[in-house]
Amino acid sequence: ASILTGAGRGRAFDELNDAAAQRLLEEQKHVFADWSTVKQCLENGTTLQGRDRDILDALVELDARLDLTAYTATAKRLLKDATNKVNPLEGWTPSVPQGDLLEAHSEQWRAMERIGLREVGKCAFVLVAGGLGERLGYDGIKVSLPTESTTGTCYLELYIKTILAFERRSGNTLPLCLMLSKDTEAATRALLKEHNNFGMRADQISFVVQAGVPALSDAEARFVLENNEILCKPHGHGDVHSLLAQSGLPKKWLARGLKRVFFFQDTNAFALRTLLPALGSAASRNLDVCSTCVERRAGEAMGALCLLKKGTSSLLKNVEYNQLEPLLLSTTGKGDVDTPSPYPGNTNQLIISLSGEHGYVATLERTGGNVPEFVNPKFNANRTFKKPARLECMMQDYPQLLQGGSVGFVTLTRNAVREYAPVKNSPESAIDKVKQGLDAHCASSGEADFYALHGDFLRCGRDVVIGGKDSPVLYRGLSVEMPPRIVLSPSFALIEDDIVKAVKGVTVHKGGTLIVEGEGSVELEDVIVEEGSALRISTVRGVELRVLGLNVANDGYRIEAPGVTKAEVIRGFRIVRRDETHLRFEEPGSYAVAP
Ligand code: UGB
Repeated sequence: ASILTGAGRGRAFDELNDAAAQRLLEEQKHVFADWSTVKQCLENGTTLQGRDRDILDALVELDARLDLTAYTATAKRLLKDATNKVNPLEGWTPSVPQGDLLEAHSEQWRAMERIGLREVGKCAFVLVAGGLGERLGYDGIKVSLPTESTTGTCYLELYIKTILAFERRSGNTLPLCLMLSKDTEAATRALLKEHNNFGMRADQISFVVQAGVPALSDAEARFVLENNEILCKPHGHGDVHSLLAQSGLPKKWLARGLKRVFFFQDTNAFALRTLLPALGSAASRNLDVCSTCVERRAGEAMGALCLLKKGTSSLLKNVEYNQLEPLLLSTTGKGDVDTPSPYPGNTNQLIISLSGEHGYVATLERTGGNVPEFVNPKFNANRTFKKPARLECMMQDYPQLLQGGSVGFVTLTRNAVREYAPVKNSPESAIDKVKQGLDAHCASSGEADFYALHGDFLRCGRDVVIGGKDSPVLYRGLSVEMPPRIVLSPSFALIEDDIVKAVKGVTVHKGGTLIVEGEGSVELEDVIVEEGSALRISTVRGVELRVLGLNVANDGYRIEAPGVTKAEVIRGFRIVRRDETHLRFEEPGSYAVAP
């Protein structure tokens, strides 16, 4: 409860935990219109009325949720360091950590996928989706954006369909928890309701909702009053651990026999595919925490995993992208300048074991899941704040709560395309990133990466030929070379072995489209999609389809100028179906299609 409870309601201060309560209010007296009246009421226990009473009530409510005394004490300490340019990693020396490295199409990758596919039936899923897409220049919820424009499947649908495919392969019900915020909760719940949870049972999905924390106007941790309200700001994705601790969900998952929790983010369409090899690697090494990494580029807006040493202590820690440069400069003499970086890049896809002394349940019990906080104030020349700051925390700092245990990572690489294509940047900022030699990571490049990955996945089959990319086209000023548009549903294939079994002789020419959607099992033999043509195969659960020779030539799907929807505007194009050969099977049974 709040140490301020009762304040202003006619209970004198001496009944409260008065020293701390008084100090707290004294420090924040600037938010009241008439502090002397407030102080008088508190001292002689008369009831406070009017606007100042509303503000006092807001402080009581905030304090009940997050202990304002602790919040402001931490804030003052961190803000003082930030103002004096103290490096939070002072005294720590970084070195390159050792972990697993898996390359797509290799036997080791396939071996890890097989283990991952076995282990995924004991996995809970946590999607952190409380962030708004400021950098994306999109004001809706990011999970409602299409992962690609050919089928228009949005991120949330793709994630749920993939989890349901994991369920069918493992025969186990797998829970999904979404972390939302006041910015994203209503729209996300509405999206699920509108689509009947994309096929998931209602009792399979749970929610935890972030609340904001007080914004701070200066190094004294003074709160900010905006429109008569205490201004609050997001506290960061690290909230997920304390919210899960409060929810009791991890304990329930463990009791149900689940073994791990997979944390992933809103707009990396590959997240649940890369889970399988990473899970295999984590399980083989029996890690308490395993971070899924990709090769990092110098200056990329992604954290880097470093082995930090100070005296006798060492820890494997994600050093966030804004801290890496100063850390490397001060310890190695050169900054974050190597591409590829020797330090693995954090994709914020975390695999955390539930059980054991260093497991998630025990750690949350012991710590409440309160991961270390940080501040990132933007200063004016005179070191005052450009805009209010606040305490933040990151989900990937969870390992710092451990007292022992095994923390590791696995780096996933793929020659054809990076195993990671988050859609984070607006087209304008993507152009800047490309000028810096970095990935665009915007909607149009993310879509091209999606097709490239699925084409490369299909290449695991025998005699597969994927046509060349379209010549570069400027979409919203960004040059994109669109590969043949291949969209393979999670049910069609989850691991490379599935493709080896199901695909014998497939050619998709330049500008062609191949869609395999639905939940049936499909085998493709001697299929040719001519240039610019489209083949769409739709099945339902219980359909067994073998396509034994098919040559498709039609007007296919065309990339055209965008319409007015935000999803089309942020990518700078839309895809229109002119014509297609559509094999559609809606009755369970075995079918074959032959010339
Ligand atoms: N998110 C929340 O759910 N709540 C919040 O309060 C904030 C965010 P951003 P960021 O993918 O390469 C992260 O803003 O934080 C969700 C890692 O820190 O997209 O700048 C939000 O909805 C970084 O190390 O990314 O960078 C989204 O799903 C690297 O891994 C997710 O948290 C980087 O992601 C990430 O939020 C990356």
